[in-house]
Amino acid sequence: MVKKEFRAEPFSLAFDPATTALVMIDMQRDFVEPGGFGEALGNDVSLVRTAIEPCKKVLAAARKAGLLVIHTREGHRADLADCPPAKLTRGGKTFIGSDGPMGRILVRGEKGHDLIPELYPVAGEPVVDKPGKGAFYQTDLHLMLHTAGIKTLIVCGVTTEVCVTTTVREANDRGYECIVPADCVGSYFPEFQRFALEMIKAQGAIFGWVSDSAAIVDGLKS
Ligand code: C5J
Repeated sequence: MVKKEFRAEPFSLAFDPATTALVMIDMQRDFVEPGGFGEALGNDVSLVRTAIEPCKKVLAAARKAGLLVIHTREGHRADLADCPPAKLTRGGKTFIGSDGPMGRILVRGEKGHDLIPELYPVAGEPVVDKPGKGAFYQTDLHLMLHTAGIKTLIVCGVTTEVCVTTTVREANDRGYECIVPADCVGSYFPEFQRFALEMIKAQGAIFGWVSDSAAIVDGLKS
């Protein structure tokens, strides 16, 4: 076992590259480009785009270090049979499945549902399609991680207080140690970004560690 460490808060996290995976959450056009789900909900997507460059650095370092890299996408079947009514319509408005400039919003196979070109998977990197916010709900993510002997997750992506922290909470309950590089996650709400990250690392890393892209790159290189 190779013992390495990531600088992190509230304290350093020991890891072994052989049992560590990078999970890139929902870096889809629908969340980070104009004309998608995020913007349809009234958000300014430029706020989450700050995560793209740091994510690129972590992704490159993870690939170089030979880590398992998994990408996730939030979205639904074209017939929306996997989209609960409670998610489909909010306050009388329906966004998911409606037509937008990048195709039907949050529907699999549409342009908006795809991952952004800056962080596109390379051959061999699994893509997990998830119907919910958490990446473990109704997916084979846990089975893939378990089969690969993974213990530690580096979790990047959008949005911090929704799909990222839902996934980190699910992962923590399944026994994974999760580290979140703060500059590699994005929120449309700066105050949610701050508090979501505070919550992860509070009370002695109650459900994870918080770090940054430089610390992840250094840790993987060391
Ligand atoms: C949201 C996500 N915000 N990927 N999804 O609806 O965080």
